[in-house]
Parts: sequence; structure tokens; C-alpha cells
Amino acid sequence: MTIVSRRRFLSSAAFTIAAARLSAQTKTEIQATLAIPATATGPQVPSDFAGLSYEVEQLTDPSFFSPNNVGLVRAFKEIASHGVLRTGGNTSEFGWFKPTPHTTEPEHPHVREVVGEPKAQYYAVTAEAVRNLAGFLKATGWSCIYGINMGTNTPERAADEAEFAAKTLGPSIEYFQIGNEVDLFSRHLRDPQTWSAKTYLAEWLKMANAVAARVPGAQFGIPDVASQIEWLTEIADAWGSVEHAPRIAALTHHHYFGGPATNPDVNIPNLLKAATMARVQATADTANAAASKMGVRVRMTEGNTCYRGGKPGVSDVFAAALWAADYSLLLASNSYTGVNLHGGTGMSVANGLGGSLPGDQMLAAQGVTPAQIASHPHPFYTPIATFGSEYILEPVAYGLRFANSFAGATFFNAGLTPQLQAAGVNASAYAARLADGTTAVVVLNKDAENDLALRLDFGSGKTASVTTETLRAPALDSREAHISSRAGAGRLKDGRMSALVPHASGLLIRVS
Ligand code: BDP
Repeated sequence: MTIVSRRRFLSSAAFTIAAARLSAQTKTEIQATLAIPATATGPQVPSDFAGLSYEVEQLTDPSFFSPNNVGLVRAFKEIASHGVLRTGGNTSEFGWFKPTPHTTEPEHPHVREVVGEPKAQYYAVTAEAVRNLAGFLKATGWSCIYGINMGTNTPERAADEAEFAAKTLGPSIEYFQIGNEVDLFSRHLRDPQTWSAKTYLAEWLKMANAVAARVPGAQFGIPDVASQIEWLTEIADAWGSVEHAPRIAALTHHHYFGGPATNPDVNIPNLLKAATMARVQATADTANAAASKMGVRVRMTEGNTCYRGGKPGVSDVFAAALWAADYSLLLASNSYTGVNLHGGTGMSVANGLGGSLPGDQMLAAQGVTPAQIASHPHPFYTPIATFGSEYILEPVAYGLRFANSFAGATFFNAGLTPQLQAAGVNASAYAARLADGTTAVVVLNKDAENDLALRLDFGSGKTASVTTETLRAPALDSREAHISSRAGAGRLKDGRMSALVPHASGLLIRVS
């Protein structure tokens, strides 16, 4: 039996009371039977499905994404042996490429300053940082989606940076992403009277074509919207009449459950309820319709539990692990090529949000001491937290890691989740044929009270040995997560087996 764990203790009185309440609820057991089909006809999950998203500002410290930053290299590999790092975020609109130490900062076009929106503070991306990133990606076995400033950049400078990045990173670049959350540019970077999917596309094409002229074979993700998913539809509709269309690798968008931290609706019950994943599904339906028109797949390039830096007690607890596993598998089962959970250092994310995190202000207003505040990861949603010189996997990263057992798998088109919900338990289930030919089922019991007594039917006559993995913690609001695996967990009898999935836990069953 192997166990990997993340344990940090609850520190504030408020959380302790909440924990007692959540774990004192009475439990019942709900029975359900799931039949697993014999042939896998659903979407194929890329082997590098798992992803993380970081701010471009993170590159201002060339020692961060560096092969010498062994703690971070190890943390990435603990999440997935192959994954995709995306650089972007609010700070990407203020990044400028500095090819030599003597290059002076250029004039930055297009800036409007708006109260409440991040101030224009510019970040130099040096050649050294890009070279170190190349070494970091080699050391981790990951590749990257390379984010380029659109908000305050020129086509020529975008092309200079892309050319250097392509040369330096080689096959480690999956594709370029020009612009972050471009649907929000009307708030702070462009004229709200004229900004639209149409004006965006015209501007984007100039930059992308300037890049493509200098980087043969360059591919792009587009449009990386925050929430206006209809922009994907508009772009797909307009695409047929685009002359000299650059090569598109994926349609991209973001999706956070909610936010900001001060919003009382951002809480554990809402995070885990079925309607939360129904919203993810609705977004995926629109995105997929647009993508199939363009002959590409979709990637969720940035998302997490709670925007504007996350919410303590929601983003950094075990509930976030169950959310992340469900979110990732739901998108994988919708043909997404991957999911990038946003995070990084507190400073890099705060810089993109006007200098501070609402979650910190919330804790301070509750009288939480500075030492207790510092015991939380910053930003609160980050999958990999920085505590001094240590990199720690947070519960949300355990959810991504748990979902990553489906990397390289092919889904059975089974529709299992509605069957569990119909039985009266708030749980999700996914089944796939794994890359090694074994059949796997993941059940995420997000129910705060009900245990799930599951009967699985893999088809009569089959006998096979069973391996399990569990994702669990003492309570939904525990600041910890554990994944433990057990080989020889049982055998199928005439194709059938039973399993108990306790409330607030995940179970992976592999039969081979
Ligand atoms: C997105 C931005 C990212 C932020 C994040 C947040 O792309 O830079 O850090 O949301 O609000 O809007 O936490």
C-alpha cells in the first residue's frame, strides 16, 4: 500500500467549528449499480492531459522555472509524468521581451488605466528566463503553451519573442497563446464601445500572422476567453472567411467555479453540488460545437475554484481536491485536450490583481493573525504552494493527480454520473480503458453525508484482479489530501464486484 499525502493543520477557530459541523452529520448508505460497457468508444485522453497555469510575471525570476529549482521540478512530476505548463494570466498583458541585458524598455501601446483594475506594471521576460524554462521543461517531462502579450504589445515584438521562444524551447512548445482573457479587454485595455469578438479577431490575426511569418509551423490557441464562451462560436463562424489563417491547435477558454473570496456563495456545498458541474458541461457543449466546426479540440487553459486568488477554507481544502478531480475528468470526457489549473506564487498572482488577494483581506477582517494567514497557501487556490524554499502539493493538486490516472485512456461512452445522481447520491463516475489495456472506473462521492454502496458489473463471465486507489481526507474542509493505492484489492466474481465509496472521498478501481 502506498500513500502520498498533504497535511496541514486547521489553525483558525472559525475553521475548526466548520470542521466539527461537517464531520458530525449523520451518514446513510445509498445503493447503486453501474454496468460498464465492453467497448470504449468515447473520447481519447492525451497522455499530457494534466496542466498547470502560471502568470508570465513568474518568468521575471529566471531561477523559478529552472532545472536547478529541484523542489518545483519534483512537484510537477508528482502531479504528472507528462503535462502542459501554460504561461499567461493577467500579467501576460504587461510582459515585454528583453533579449539582451542592454535592451531598454520599449514604449507600451494601448494602455487605459481603470480604477479597480490592475495597474500597468510591466514585466521583462529575459532571454535567460526563456532558456531556463527550456531546461525546466526538459527536467520535468512537461511541455508548454507559451503566452504572449496582446494587450500592450506590437506584432513585431510579439514575433521577436515568439521566434526566440521557438528556437530556445523547440518541441517543448505545444503552441502560442496570444492574449489572456481577451473578452475582458474592454474593462481595461481597449475601448469598450468597439471591443468585440470581431475587433479582437482582426487584431489577433495581425499578431499571429507576424509570428507565423517568423516561426514556420507556428500553431496557436485561441481565444482564451475568461467567460464569454460565445466568442468561440463567433470565431468558428468567422473562420471560414479568414484569409491566410494561422494554424490553430486548440480553442481555449477559462472557467472558475466562482469568486471572489468575499462572495458568500463561494462555499463548499456549492462547489461540490451537481449544478456546478452542469455549468461546466454547458460551457463545454458550446465550446465543442465551435471546435468541431474548426476541426480542432478544446483546452481549458486556466481555471480553478475561486477567481481573484482563491478563497481560504474552500480553495485550499479537501473539497477542492474532489472538485478538481471531477472538473478534470468531466472535461476529459468531453474531449478536451487538457486542463490547466492556475496558481504560482502569491506575489505573481497578486500583481495581476492590483497588488493584493481578497482572501487575505477577508481573513484579516475576521481577526485571523498574520501567522495563521501565512500558514495558508498563497494564492489560496494554487496547486503547488511555496512555503519558504519548499514546494508543497495542495489538495487541489491531489485532485488533478487523481484524475491524471486517465491520461492516455479512452472513455467508455457510459453516462454513469446521471445514474448515481438518480440513485440519490451526489457523486460522479467515469469509466475508461487505460493506456495499458486495463479497465478503470473513478467514482467521486462528493456527498457530505451519504456513503455509496456500489455494485459494478463489467460483463458476465469475466474474472479479473482488482487494484484500487482512494482520494480522501478526514473532512471536506481539512487542509489535507491523501491518495493511497492497494494492489490485490479483490477479484471480480462473474464480472461483478462491490465497493464502498464513503462520503467525501474518491475511489479508482482498476480491473485487469
Ligand atoms: C484570471 C486571470 C489570472 C488571475 C485569476 C484570478 O487570468 O491572472 O490570477 O483569474 O482572478 O482572471 O485569480
